[in-house]
Amino acid sequence: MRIPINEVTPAIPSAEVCGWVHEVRDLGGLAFLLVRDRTGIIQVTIPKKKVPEPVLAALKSVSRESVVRVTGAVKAMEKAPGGRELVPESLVIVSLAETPLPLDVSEKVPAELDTRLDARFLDVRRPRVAAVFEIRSAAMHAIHQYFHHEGFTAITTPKIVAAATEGGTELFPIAYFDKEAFLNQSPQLYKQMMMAAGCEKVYEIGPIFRAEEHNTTKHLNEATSIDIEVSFADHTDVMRILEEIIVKAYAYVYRSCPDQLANLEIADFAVPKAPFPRLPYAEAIEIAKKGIDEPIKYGDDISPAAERAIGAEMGGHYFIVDWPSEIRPYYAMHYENDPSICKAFDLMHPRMELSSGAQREHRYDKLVQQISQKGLNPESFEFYLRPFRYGMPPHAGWGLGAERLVMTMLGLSNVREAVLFPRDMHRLVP
Ligand code: AMO
Repeated sequence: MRIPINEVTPAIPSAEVCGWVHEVRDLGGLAFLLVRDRTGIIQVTIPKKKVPEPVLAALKSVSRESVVRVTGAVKAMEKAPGGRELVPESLVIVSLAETPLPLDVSEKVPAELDTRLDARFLDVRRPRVAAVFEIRSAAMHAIHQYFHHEGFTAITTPKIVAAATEGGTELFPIAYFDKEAFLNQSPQLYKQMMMAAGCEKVYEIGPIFRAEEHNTTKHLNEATSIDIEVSFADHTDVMRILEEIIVKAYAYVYRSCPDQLANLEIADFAVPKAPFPRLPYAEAIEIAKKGIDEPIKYGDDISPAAERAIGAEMGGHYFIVDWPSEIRPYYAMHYENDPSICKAFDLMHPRMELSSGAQREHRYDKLVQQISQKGLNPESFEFYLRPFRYGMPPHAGWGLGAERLVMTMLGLSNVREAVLFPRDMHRLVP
């Protein structure tokens, strides 16, 4: 029976391991294979005069990154990885790798991100790359766990839709029989409809599609959104949930992924402390004005340069609150005492925006009015508006980008590093 490489110790007399050939070193009378599985690396030591003939034949034809099965005696060996080595009675090439390799898995030869993404199956064999996806998995696990513990219902909403959610310009049209259809930009309208369905607390972790034409280090055309919607809650309630989730995700990664963090050489991993500061939009603009050369004024979107200037001032995670209603979507609730600002927020990491949310307008007449004010036609939103006429509770929610969460958590320089098979303007394969 095959055992994981990190469980092989000199205390067991013999073992069968399976994995990929990390390195082949032939010193004449003696050869070494380093064999790697996802748990670690073991040295296979081959004294040529002492091993059976089929082992020598396999050694001759094996190439780096081939899959092998090795059975043999385990011996203590101080200088070898893990302090032990395997002397093979049997060495079988299960799957021979072609040469040359499109990518050097041992990382001796650095590769461009594009080359890595083209050969992602090889790239992820690198422990430091696998670590990113193991940490992403752990963070998502902590988030799922939080939602279940807090009584949220996991929902799945359609990705093929008839209308835009977040504005019409970033839509991917698709062929849907004889109808006009699009890939969904956000579960926004559906998660809100589930409030009318009486579900009270829902979450969805799923793909969102944005036809953004800018090729930046933080935009994807297909991203993963962690979305929630909560009834009888306002924006401040869901902001508390958001900061709690960020802290839980970091804390779980800190506890459960020490090896992965070490592989990524992250020595100073810090779990952020809640509550995060709440910075009014008007003050954020004032900070930006002082910190950047380009002109910026109240009512503008916060540019990437402004984001960086404000982030440098704030230091850690923070919220921007009290946004001008004009630059937020129609579904955000305006303040009663000053309708020019709304109950919307963004959660920011010093490097970039991580999440947007708001208390929603749940009153039918006001919502219709806000849709019209944005120059949109309420008739094309009838499927969304209808539930608001039959008992819609007040509600609030947010969407958090999973890739940006992982990217900022691990200090990755490009969001594509946090996705296995990223989709951007130039990348549709693999
Ligand atoms: P928004 O459009 O701000 O809000 O998206 C929410 C979060 O999703 C992530 N995100 C992206 N990540 C990578 N590439 C992209 N192209 C991309 N687009 C979005 C970001 C962003 O902060 N319906 C609202 C949410 C709500 O109010 O509940 C929405 O979609 O991290």
